[in-house]
Amino acid sequence: MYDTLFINGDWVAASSGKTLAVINPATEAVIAEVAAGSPADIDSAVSAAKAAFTHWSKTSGAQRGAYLRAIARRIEAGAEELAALSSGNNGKPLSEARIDIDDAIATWDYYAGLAEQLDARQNAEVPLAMPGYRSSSRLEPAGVVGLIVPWNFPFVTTAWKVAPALAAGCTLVLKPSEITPLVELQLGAIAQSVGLPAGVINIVCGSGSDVGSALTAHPDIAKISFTGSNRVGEIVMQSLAKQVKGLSLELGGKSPMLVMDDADLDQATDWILGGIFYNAGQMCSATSRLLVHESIAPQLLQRLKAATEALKLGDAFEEGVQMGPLTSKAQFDTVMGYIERGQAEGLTLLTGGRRAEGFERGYFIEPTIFVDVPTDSALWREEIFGPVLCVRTFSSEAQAITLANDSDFGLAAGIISQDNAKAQRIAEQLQAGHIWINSLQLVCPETSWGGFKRSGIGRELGPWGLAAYLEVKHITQPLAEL
Ligand code: TXE
Repeated sequence: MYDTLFINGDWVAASSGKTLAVINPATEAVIAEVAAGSPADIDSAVSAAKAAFTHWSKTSGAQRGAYLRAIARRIEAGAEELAALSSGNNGKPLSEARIDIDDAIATWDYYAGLAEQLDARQNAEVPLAMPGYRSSSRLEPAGVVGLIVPWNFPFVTTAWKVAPALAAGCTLVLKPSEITPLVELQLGAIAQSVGLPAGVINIVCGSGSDVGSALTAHPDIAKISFTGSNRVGEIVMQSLAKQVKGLSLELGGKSPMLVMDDADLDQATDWILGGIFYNAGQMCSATSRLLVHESIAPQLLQRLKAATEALKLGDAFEEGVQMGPLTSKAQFDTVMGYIERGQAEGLTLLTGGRRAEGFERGYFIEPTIFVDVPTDSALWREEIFGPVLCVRTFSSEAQAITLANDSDFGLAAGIISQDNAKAQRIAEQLQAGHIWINSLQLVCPETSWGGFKRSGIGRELGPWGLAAYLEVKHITQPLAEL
């Protein structure tokens, strides 16, 4: 299937006849050649989705929920193969890819439930203060939607978009990242295997400049949901502004982790490491700015250095590996560029800072920690999207909150404290879409995902994720006519 695109329920050749090489980032070997779509293929995919919308949008929520549950069960049945496919292409340890697949299954099941509940929400009466009139509301699918996803959590970010879009009654064109298309293409095979009507899901691989921009500019697309860089988010927004169309943007982050003076230092060490080195730090929600109370900084930094240097790097499939390579050469170069810049700025390295030793091939970088990073350093302010942690100390709760909020981004934050009232008080003052107190980054289908400030527009997951694909319609008429 890799040399074809999934359009109108079928595997079809790309009109350009061109292909894109897909790389295993641990070995740098080409593991597949996928068909590279073109604007002509986007046209075909959008036409198929438009035709399918006619009947799919009229199905009941219960019918759509049954398809979503069937997809969840198919993913479950093939979970191990999907995880392996994802690891081999993204580079993440197999244990992490398994968590991704479980997250995707939970998301499909959750939106099956919301689809089923949708029928009872139709034609709901809206009480009016004005006498003599009756009004009711309906929730109708937005139309054909375009979904553009990145490479850091393939199959998961995709589930967060595709499942609610289908639950709402939308049909769609998915554009996977050109870096990690393999596991995404499996969704076409899964859709076929559960008998999803042709054209409801279409998948067109290809570059952002060809396929992504053709999708955002297409006149028959009702809405775009995009996850990726701020740079491309701006381009997508400009394209949609010309057509006055809806969009959701999930963009970058530079999230803070606040460690208060009463923190349990061993637990704090685990949570800090998880927040920055999971997925080799390639997380929009990475807690990449560490703020530590000055009274515990020396002890905590000592633990962090030891735990970081003990992390096992390696190939996704090697037993016990805790961190894989960066997912692409481009990302490797970006992250190394930031590390070199930090060194040029004279920042103090606690550990790391080099291409990892012992690997002849692969985009491996040592997990890296810089301390006492000035707030005007690019490393403190910009999203690095790699295993690089920047640390500063604070002396009071108020200073910690000010430093945490001093960012263009506002996606997530972590707080570590044994004083629950203090942690809650701080959480209420942080400008971020999701705040974790004394925990790793738990993302559940029921909770929202998205950010304040330049981290994006709108929310995914939860009922908000479904609302993004629904239009609200009111029907109002005189009571006398009823
Ligand atoms: O993202 P791009 P890249 C951030 C992170 C990273 C940086 C660059 O900081 O270092 O982005 O990553 C498609 N019209 N995040 O270059 O280019 C592209 O094909 C429409 C944060 O990989 O934004 C891919 O499918 N689409 C992020 C998707 O956009 C276009 C996750 C994302 O690619 C397009 C990934 C165009 N003109 C990176 N150009 C997060 N929020 O989690 C590209 N694309």
